[in-house]
Amino acid sequence: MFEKILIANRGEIACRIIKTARKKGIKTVAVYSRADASARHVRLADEAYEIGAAEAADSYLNGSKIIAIARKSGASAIHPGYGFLSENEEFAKACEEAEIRFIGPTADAISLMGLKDQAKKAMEEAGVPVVPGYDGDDQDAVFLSDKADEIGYPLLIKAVAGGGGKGMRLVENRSQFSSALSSAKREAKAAFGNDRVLLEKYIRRARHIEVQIFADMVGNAVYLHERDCSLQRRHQKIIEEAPAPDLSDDMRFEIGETATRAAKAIKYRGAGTIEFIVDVENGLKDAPFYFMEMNTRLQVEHPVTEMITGLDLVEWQLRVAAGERLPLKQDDIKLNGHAFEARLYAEDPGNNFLPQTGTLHHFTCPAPDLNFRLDSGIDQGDEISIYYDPMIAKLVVWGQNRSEALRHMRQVIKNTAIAGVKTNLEFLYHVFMNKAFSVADFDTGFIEKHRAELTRRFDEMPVPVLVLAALSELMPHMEGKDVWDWSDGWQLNHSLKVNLTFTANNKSHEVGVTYLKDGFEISVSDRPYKVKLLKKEQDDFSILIDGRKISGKVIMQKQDFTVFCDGKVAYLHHYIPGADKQNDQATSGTVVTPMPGKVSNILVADGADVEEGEPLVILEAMKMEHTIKAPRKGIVCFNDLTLEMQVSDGEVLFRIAESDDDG
Ligand code: MV4
Repeated sequence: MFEKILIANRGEIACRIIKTARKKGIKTVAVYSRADASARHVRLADEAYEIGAAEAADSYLNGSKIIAIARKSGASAIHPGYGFLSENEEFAKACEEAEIRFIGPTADAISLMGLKDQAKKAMEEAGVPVVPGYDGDDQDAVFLSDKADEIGYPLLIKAVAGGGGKGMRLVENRSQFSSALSSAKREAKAAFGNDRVLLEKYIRRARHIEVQIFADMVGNAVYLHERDCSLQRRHQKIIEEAPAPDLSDDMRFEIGETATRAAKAIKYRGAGTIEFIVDVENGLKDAPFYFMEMNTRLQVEHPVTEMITGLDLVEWQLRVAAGERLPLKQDDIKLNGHAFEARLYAEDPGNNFLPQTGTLHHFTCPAPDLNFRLDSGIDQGDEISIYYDPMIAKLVVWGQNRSEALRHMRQVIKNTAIAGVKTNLEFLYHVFMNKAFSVADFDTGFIEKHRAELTRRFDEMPVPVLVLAALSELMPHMEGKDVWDWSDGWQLNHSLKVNLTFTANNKSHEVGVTYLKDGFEISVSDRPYKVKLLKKEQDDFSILIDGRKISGKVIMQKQDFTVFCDGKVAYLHHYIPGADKQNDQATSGTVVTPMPGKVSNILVADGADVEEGEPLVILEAMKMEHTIKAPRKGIVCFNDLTLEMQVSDGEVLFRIAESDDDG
């Protein structure tokens, strides 16, 4: 076994690898970019070396620098994690040439699986079913169009070098084919420098089921059962589970054996995943499945496999890379219970999932135990930057069966609180509460189909959220004081009533709090509620609202409140006239950029009379489009805003002046 390994990655996966290395008595070397000098993986490792600027191209993708550090530090192997250099055949080759073991497959295996047409051919030869289509060398447009007619419609054009849906086009009928072909080729050329494509029959209703395989260097291969990763949004996985719900034992066996056969056929070594697309047009029972692609790395969602098998996949990687045989035979690999993984992202589901950046002022979740595991690369107080993936953590639960695991996940999400950046926490809660999802009635179209209800924002801000926020604001003034004996400045005109204004999503909410001898009368939108405080422990409240028990958590960061209550997450701002520059700007009609980006479109003319909510500017930020709307009715003034202009965070985009008829 290795004495010391280098981890060529960051975030949660670097921390995950360090954990197993420590368990095995292996010393760890971290590398980090200048943005990550105090990151969690650096804090956890035995040694750490800076490798360059924040941009991945200057740091985590700098293979030769990383190899040089491995040599200098005496690490005899490099674990690439996932992403970055993990599926880079040149890097795998360079490691072996430097006599440092690449903890992963051979460069040849990475290369073979890197192109879809090659991979498909290799799989076909191994007797693995592949989606019917054309994956030959002839790329002539007329020839391909004839092939398309043979395959029939709908069909997919896929770039052979593609990934993540890039260079992929759905063609519904022959008249769409030639323009879809040229646009797929154009996109593929730009993204991968390779415009070759293949054609496939399109599977309308699909489940994404992938099999975890492992192989050693002496030809043994096993499968560690499957994961269902059908819940994706724009090819980004959100929730994964193991085993795949409702898969019959026969089909589990067949798909597992098929994956093992694939691994053996290409003389694979280490951890790998064979992705299958399962055609569920006629249900899952006896559904046909087809090879889609192979991932030649450890995957983000490996923990669900660990939960149901009780195995440590990173340990297996280390052992296989060190030349050991596979630790278990196929028959000794168990499948016990059910596991879910939910990926917690710093993104705003209420705003087209726009990635969020900022300081994680608060991050708490239940204590890990047999049923709950937290894989995180970030601690409270850390920064989420624009440079890397916005994934904050993975919440992983285990239960005896799927419904028990579901219940655990709902509890975990309800008891997780993050403040400082917006997250998809509430979105995840909606998925785990969804009726169809609860009975495993889903396919890869689930998120899109249920998008509206999964991303719904509060049309009306829930009363408990506002009550909790108001109490949280006022409590510090009250603690240790007699209810009739306050002299703080917040007490207006010596009356015992305080009025607070909270804003959220450009709406304001008035909350009036009157102190009574035995509690409060709190009015929201002029409707009074009797409120009693049962318990307050730091940020956690238990209250009665008109006799109904409500529990919640409120994180205050100056005037910004994040309220967690029954799976809901609300972001409120306590508006204090005058003391509140940003808010006054908003109400005065000045709109600033939410994040750095490029102005990709200006939708109305300078000086136009616009309505509240009218889209005015499209900002392209972090590869996504973001629509900036008018915060109120008025005359728009763009000043010197121009198309293609780069704008920095907080820069003024436009102002909305009051129109004449407003007085
Ligand atoms: C498909 C397909 C239907 N039919 N291939 C999506 C990205 C790339 N990995 C392959 N993908 C698909 N390939 C055929 N022949 C549907 C998808 C697909 C998908 C697959 C798995 C999970 C989510 C998905 C979302 C949209 C499309």
